[in-house]
Amino acid sequence: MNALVGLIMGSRSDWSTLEHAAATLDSLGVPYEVRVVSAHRTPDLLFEYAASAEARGLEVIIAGAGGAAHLPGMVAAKTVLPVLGVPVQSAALNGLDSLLSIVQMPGGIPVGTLAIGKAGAINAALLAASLLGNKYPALREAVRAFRARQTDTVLADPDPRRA
Ligand code: RP5
Repeated sequence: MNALVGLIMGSRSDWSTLEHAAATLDSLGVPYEVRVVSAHRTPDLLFEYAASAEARGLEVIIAGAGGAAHLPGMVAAKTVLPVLGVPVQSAALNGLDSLLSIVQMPGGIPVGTLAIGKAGAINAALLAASLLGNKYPALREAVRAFRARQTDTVLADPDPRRA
């Protein structure tokens, strides 16, 4: 199946965060592609990627970036596909810079902004699968099964002292 999710990030250095989104998409069976697309270092590629995403069959874009994190917002400006932004935890400001750069979009150009770092990457993938689940029943069931496994794992061993 062709990629339904475009998983993009501003730098190779973001992969250690966004690989958690990739692993989650893998576990749910969501077809996706991965690219480094930098708002600042490859602005023409960003425009081309975002402008062509819908025609190429992508249905959701997950964009992760850190620091002056313009990637998700600029992608959202060039496509009507849903864009989910993952703030990468920066060294200088612990990701607060990334979060504020991504979340404070002007009215009219939405970016669905997730938590800073690993949790945000995982949840971006889950949210992408939930959105796709409106159209693809198998993905809806994959999300339901993920939730059930998660619940079972907690209930199976409620004593936090055991490793
Ligand atoms: C952003 O600048 C990237 O998303 C990355 O989080 C940050 C630092 O990039 P590198 O200098 O590590 O390539 O554009």
